[in-house]
Amino acid sequence: METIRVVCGHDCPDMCSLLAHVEDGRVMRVEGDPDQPFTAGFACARVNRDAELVHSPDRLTSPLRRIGPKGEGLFAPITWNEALDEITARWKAIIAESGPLALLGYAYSAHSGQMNRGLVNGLFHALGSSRLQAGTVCDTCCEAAWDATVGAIGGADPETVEHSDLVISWGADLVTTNVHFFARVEQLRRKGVPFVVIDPRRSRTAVRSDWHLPIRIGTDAALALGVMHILVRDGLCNRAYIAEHTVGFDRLEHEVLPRFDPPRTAVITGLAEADIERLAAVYGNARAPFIRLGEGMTRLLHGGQALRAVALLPGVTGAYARKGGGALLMTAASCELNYNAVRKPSGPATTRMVNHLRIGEALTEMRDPPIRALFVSANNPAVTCPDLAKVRRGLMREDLFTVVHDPFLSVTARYADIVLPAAMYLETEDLYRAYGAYYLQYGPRAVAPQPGARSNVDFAQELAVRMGLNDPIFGMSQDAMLGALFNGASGQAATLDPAAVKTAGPIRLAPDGPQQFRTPSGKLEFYSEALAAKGQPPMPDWAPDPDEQRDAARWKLRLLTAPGYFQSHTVYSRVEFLRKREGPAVCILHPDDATARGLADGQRVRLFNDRGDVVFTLRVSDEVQPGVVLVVGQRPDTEAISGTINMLCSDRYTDMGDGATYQSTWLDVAAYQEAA
Ligand SMILES: Nc1nc2c(c(=O)[nH]1)N[C@H]1C(S)=C(S)[C@@H](COP(=O)(O)OP(=O)(O)OC[C@H]3O[C@@H](n4cnc5c(=O)[nH]c(N)nc54)[C@H](O)[C@@H]3O)O[C@H]1N2
Ligand SMILES: Nc1nc2c(c(=O)[nH]1)N[C@H]1C(S)=C(S)[C@@H](COP(=O)(O)OP(=O)(O)OC[C@H]3O[C@@H](n4cnc5c(=O)[nH]c(N)nc54)[C@H](O)[C@@H]3O)O[C@H]1N2
Ligand code: SF4
Ligand SMILES: [Mo]
Repeated sequence: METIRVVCGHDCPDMCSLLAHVEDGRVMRVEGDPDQPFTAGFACARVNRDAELVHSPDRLTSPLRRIGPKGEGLFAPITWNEALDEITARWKAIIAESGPLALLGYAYSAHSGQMNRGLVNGLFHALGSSRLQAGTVCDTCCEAAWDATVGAIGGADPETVEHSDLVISWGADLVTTNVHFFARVEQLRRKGVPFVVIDPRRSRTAVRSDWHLPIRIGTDAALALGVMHILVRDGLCNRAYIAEHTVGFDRLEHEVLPRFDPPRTAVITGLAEADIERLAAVYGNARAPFIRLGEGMTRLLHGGQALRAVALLPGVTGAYARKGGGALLMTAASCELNYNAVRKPSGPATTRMVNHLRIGEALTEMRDPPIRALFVSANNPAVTCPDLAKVRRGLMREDLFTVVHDPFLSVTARYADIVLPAAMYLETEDLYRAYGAYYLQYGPRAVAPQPGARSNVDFAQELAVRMGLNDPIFGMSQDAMLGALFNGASGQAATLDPAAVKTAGPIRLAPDGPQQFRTPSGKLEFYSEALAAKGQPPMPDWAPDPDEQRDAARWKLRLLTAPGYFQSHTVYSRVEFLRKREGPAVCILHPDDATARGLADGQRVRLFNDRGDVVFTLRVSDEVQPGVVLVVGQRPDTEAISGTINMLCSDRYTDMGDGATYQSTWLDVAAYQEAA
């Protein structure tokens, strides 16, 4: 048995160093690499099963061509040559007739490193096609809010948390989505450092906390402003820090904070006044409080305001200046590689943009020219995007030429004209950089791609050449591409030698000293001129949203959705063990709501609103509050009794970053009567 040091490629902030044990070209087992200080020798419950994922009998073994009606999933195998010939012939004809904007490359990060992720985008950038505004299903809202407040720079180093005297997980289920940070928090708790969780549901993380504040969904901005109100009232602000490192606090203090006294904050957030007082006192008196910001609070109409308000809190007490204090959303912005070398080799500076989450609208409504060719790679929009009826209507268009590159016949792939088998991260080499910690690591492949599969890099290069692109990146070895990522890098990444990176193992690239700000003012911005210029509220605030109020008057329950522990992404549905551990697709109702509807635990229920209905199994639990229905994960239709949750979600945008608003969805639940 050979042991190969690799890096976890899944879409996860931790970026574990892994050891792959390989025999006869098969991964037998994957485990954590003890030689990485942050990920500390353990992989999560999902990746412990990655040997089963990569060698799953469901892996595609050959390119496929559609032989039945669209969406039926009937295909016949063809060779790679036939597939690539057909794709290039169709694309060239479409570009000749309608121009390159008729082509859309819809490629996301899912589960790959910087080269495999970037080069597919590079191909479409160079072709001058319509461009994807990527990531709006995930993190563009929180990122835009962070950037407007702190700037495009990483937050507090998670490894400094050992210097904290208070840790708050604000809208993150760390046990599920950031387990190595959670392990650090557990060590601290043993030393008596309190751990607070602010989350509408009693998540796995909340169960393991010292104090859980079950906030009402979408009211985090009010809570943060309410805490600031008390900090001002009680003289717990750090006026020297505020004067030197922030802008606009005086305006916030006089124009916004007076409206967030404890009684009103309590009414908005659903929390007790005494709890809000206690939170402010605990926060205001902590020396170095560490806030881990989650994306959960941003997946709704005013998500940007929520994240912005919470990210400002450490500026009020000066915690941003103290080791172990501050806030962490992501770290990636501080790893300044020359990504454009791979993602933007050539092509026009701007073209038409298509929002990742509005693929349905783009396919059904875009004109001059309409999207005639769609290429999907490394994501599964037929399950993960909101307003799925529209997405699937678009994918059903007979005149749309769809190619899907995926290791599996995903729900999206079933709508394709041509399906191409993709290699997975264990079968490709790449450069990885964490987005929840300050590490960079090169990972070789553990095994060769499964027969028939080709990596994103390999196949993007071949398509580029066939399409007549002659940018050097499309002819480069991956060693040369690695060099290109460092050539023109800035910050700490610029000091690294790519040849050395290849063998170095995990490399720590962490900032030192107090939190820096990369806003236009160079300071933490309580007041943002940049937001004002875009017509957005320059200061954080909270007010009820009229759209949400209208929906809430019509439907009794609000959707709460978060990644599943064993099924955080749809790719894990390929591992039987993980699928079974997650159990059937369920929705969770508070006992009061179940009783009011005469529903019992375990029965089949219909979830419905104006957009449609889906049928899940009901679980009754007080882990959620009344008025909420929790659906964990975004499971493919095959795992539910019928449908998938995003059929009910609207494709409205968040207030910042044009992101997804899954949680601004109202609906109701009723008993499901099976058709006779
Ligand atoms: N191991 C592993 N890690 C992953 C992933 C993975 O697949 N595997 N996926 C990664 C990806 S793509 C992403 S986007 C992130 C997801 O990371 P997050 O979006 O941060 O998701 P969670 O950690 O589940 O935290 C969401 C929590 O927010 C709560 N929440 C919902 N609404 C509100 C609200 O209004 N206010 C507050 N305070 N809380 C709210 C939810 O109940 C939930 O517990 O995780 C990443 N991490
Ligand atoms: N209701 C609801 N919807 C959500 C969310 C939610 O919390 N609730 N979360 C949202 C978030 S944060 C995210 S990030 C998205 C996640 O959505 P996606 O980014 O779509 O992630 P996956 O579901 O894992 O789908 C990724 C696809 O890539 C394929 N794949 C894996 N490795 C490779 C590779 O190396 N190459 C190629 N070409 N393909 C590969 C997998 O087989 C899978 O089909 O879902 C979003 N949708
Ligand atoms: S915790 Fe994240 S990085 Fe680590 S093995 Fe699991 S998915 Fe991969
Ligand atoms: Mo995500």
